[in-house]
Amino acid sequence: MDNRNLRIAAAQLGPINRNETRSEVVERLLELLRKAHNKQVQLIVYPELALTTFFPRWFVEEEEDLSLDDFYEKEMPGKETKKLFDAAKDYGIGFCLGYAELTELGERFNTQILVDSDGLTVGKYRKVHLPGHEEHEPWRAFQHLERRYFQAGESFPTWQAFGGVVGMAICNDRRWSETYRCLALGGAELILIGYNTPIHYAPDPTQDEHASFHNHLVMQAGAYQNGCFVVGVAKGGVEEGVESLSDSCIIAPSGEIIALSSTDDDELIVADIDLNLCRNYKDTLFDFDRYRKPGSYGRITNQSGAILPEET
Ligand code: CDV
Repeated sequence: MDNRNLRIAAAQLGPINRNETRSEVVERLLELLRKAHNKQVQLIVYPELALTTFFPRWFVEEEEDLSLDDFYEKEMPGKETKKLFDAAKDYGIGFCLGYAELTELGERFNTQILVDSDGLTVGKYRKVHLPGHEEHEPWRAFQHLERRYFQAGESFPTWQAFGGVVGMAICNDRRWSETYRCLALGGAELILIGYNTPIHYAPDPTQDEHASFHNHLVMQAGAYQNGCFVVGVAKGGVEEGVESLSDSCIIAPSGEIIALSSTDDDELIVADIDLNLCRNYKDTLFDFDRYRKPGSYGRITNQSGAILPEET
C-alpha cells in the first residue's frame, strides 16, 4: 500500500480580546504557521471562530458601540486573511480555519474551511449542531447566542485531500455520535474539529468539573468507533472574563491521544500520522459493509426527541 504519512498540527489559540484587530489575530496565526513550517508540518488546524473573540457570549444590540457584522467575514480570503493564504501557499502547508461567514444573501454561518497546500479552498463546512439559545437570557453569567447569530448547516461532506479522505466538524458537533458516523460513511479518515468551550455550562453547572473529560471522551470515542484520526483544536483560556477549555489534542483510530496541548495560550502540537492505520479498524471490528444494520437504525433519522414506550 502507498505511504500515506502526514505531519499534522493543531494550532491552539489563547484568548482573543474584543478589541484585537483582524490583522493582529492573523499575525498570531502566522506565528503558529511559521512554527509549523519549521517543523515540516503539512496540515495545520486552527480553532472555531479563530479570527475574533467568541462573540456569541454577548447579546449585541446594534445601537451599542459594537456591530454584529464586524465579527463576520464577507469574503474569504479577505483583506487581512489573504496574508495567511499567501504564507501557507509559500510554505506549501495546507490549513483548516474556522470563522463567522456572512454570505452575499445575508446568511450567517459558523464555518470552517479546508485549504490545500497550493492555497486552494477544497472544502467548506457549516456547523450543523448549534448550541445555546435564541433570546437574551440575562440570568446567565454570559450568553451563548449561537442560535441567534447563525443558521445551521445541512450536512457532513467529505473531501479527497492530503492523501486521504477529510471531514470537518465544529465544536458542539463533536458531542454527537451522528457527526462522526455521517463523516465516516463519507469515508472520512481524518476529522478536523475546532472548538470554543466555556467551562461553565449555565443550564447544568454540575457538568463544569467534567468539561475536560467530556471533551476527550467524545472525540476519542468518535475516532475509535469510526476508525479515524481526529484533531480537536481549542481557543482556550480566559477570554473577556470567560474561562474556556484548552486541551487540544490529536487522536489515533485506536482512540488514544497522541498529542496534547499543555497551556491555555497559543500553542502548536504536532503528530506524524499514517492514514493507512484507519484500515486496521475500518476493515475489521468496524467494517461498516459487513456489520452495520441500517435497517435497524430508522429512529436515528426519523425522530429527534425520545419516544417512550407506553406504560403497562
Ligand atoms: N462553541 C460551542 O459549540 N460550544 C459548546 C458549549 C455551549 C457547550 C460546546 O459543545 O462545547
